[in-house]
Amino acid sequence: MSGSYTVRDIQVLKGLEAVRKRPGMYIGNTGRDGLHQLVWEILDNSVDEALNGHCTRIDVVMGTDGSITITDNGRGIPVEKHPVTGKNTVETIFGNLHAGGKFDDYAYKVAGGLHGVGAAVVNALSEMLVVEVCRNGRRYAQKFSRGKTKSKLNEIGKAESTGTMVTFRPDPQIFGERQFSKERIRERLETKAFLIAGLEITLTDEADRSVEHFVFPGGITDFLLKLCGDSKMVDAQPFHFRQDNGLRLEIALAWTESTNGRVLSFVNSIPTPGGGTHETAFRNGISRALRGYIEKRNGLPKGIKNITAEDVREGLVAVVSVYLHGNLEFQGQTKERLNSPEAQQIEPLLRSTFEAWLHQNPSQAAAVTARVVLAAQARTASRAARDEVARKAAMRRLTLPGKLADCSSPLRDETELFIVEGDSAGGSSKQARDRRFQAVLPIRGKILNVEQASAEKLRANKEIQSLVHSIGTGMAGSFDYTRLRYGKIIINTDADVDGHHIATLLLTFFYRFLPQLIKRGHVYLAMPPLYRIRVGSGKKARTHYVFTEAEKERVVKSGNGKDVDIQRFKGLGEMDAATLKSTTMDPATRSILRVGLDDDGKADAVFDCLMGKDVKKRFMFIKTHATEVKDLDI
Ligand code: 28F
Repeated sequence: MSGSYTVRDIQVLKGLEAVRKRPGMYIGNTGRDGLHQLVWEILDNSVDEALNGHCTRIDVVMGTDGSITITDNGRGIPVEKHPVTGKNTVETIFGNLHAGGKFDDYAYKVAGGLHGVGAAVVNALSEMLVVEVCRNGRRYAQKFSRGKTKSKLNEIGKAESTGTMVTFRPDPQIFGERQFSKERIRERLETKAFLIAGLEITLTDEADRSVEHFVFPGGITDFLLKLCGDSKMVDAQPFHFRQDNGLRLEIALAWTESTNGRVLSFVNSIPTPGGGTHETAFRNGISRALRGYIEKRNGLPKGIKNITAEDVREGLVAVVSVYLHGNLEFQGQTKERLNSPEAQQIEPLLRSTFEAWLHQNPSQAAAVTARVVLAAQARTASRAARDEVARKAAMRRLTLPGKLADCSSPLRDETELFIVEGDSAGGSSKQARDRRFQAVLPIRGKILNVEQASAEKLRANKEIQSLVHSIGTGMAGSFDYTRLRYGKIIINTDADVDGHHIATLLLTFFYRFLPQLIKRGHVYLAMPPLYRIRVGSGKKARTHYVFTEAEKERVVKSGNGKDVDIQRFKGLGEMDAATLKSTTMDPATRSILRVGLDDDGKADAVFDCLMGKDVKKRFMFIKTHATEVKDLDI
């Protein structure tokens, strides 16, 4: 029998040698996924036999030696000499890469995407593979190793029934990982049992001698109920559709009250987690049917213009299982997305059958349309709420004063508003700021003496208006803390008498009309230095910023004998942007004082003093007290 070695033998050998050389080309990789792909390939041959109506039972055994045995009670692989190869059919299927299509009279055969060459690929990548066939009242067996025939197809006994059994052990020369995952295999077997109603599948683990059974008389409807889990279905009766002639198709679907939907799709019982043409056609068909039904019935409630794909998707749980002939087209990195155009037929088919079902089942239809309309209402309401928020924000931006240089951060607590005096200080502050979180509002001249003016009079004042609008809260009676636009409000005025006067007026204004902002610690005073003193020269030069005359004297004395350069800042406008930034604006280097109130009585007296006639006294007050403040925020 083994005598002559033909050209064909060499070609076959070369074919399986190619699989061993580049296994990734055939099974994706040689890791865990590739290892399990071997199981799916053999399993799918049994599943194909079941799909064609010849097999009712599949048994899977995980051996203690790292092998897997799969048995089906189908017709058994033919044992006759194959007309094309001249070899028996078992050897043809397991030893020939081109066994798919040509030799294959199967209606549906994709074997996990390998188009019928799965058995040969598994054989090539297994250190041991045994096929046993029961057929014609006899039992036959043939052995292989790494794609090579190790025995003839021998008759080894009698058989009462029919079927095929394959045992294989993955080749350690190919696979780094050889431990099968029971969990993965269990999930795959359960899914197959769901997809083929009534098919009995068992999983035996020789290690612990456990046996699990998977059989679902309700098929994909049982699958659907499992997928719905604890979420409540909107109606007790899911929609089920099955067509066996023409395009073979089976669909089960239901809506749940949960907002997450889940659609599982399959082609020839192989999962397509990436969806594809069949899933898209399914979704479109369902949406069109629902829209058609609603149009013919009462139409949509007021305020809802249309039903979108998103509305239909919400809470939708479905199993879509389609069977296609011929070569399947897959797309995407992992080839998990079906791209076969034939699947588009699903759309019109589903549109008409689902719409008809809705008309025939008015109570179910009412529950389903109510669910989809609810999703549309939620969508419309949330859009309206979103629009309203956006509109209000736009309005507020529009009413902001033109001279406010706003910041971009939407996070209120990290933002700062600098109130500066005059356009020149305003200009250098805008240069020195970090526009992401720092805003600048220049105010002009001296605002009213707020101690005397009424709230009415102040509201009419332009400077006060832009100040209050910038802060965002409104003032006095219409104060609303939640609308505060900045985390810190920092008053930054010149270190001279006029500057202190303006700071005082502003503080008095905050105290009288926006006391919450002081109480909650939002108001600060910047501390612009009065002098910059450079002591020494060259690399050893030191720069000191000082805030009082006394400090200046100290620094000058300490610099005894060295070069001393003193610059007096008449105003913020005189400082260059870098100096302004480091002394009053940059959070890493500046000094600012948080303004606080211990108790109202004491603060009132303070403000009284501040507003007194004697400017000198007032100035001195701020000087002494400012340096006393403990709550120094650097
Ligand atoms: C554990 C793995 O592989 N089961 C299979 C069949 C049955 C037939 C078949 C298989 C015939 C001409 C190729 C029987 N009788 N389980 C399996 N069961 N293959 S694989 O036929 C293969 C083709 O060329 C079968 C009549 N027709 C088909």
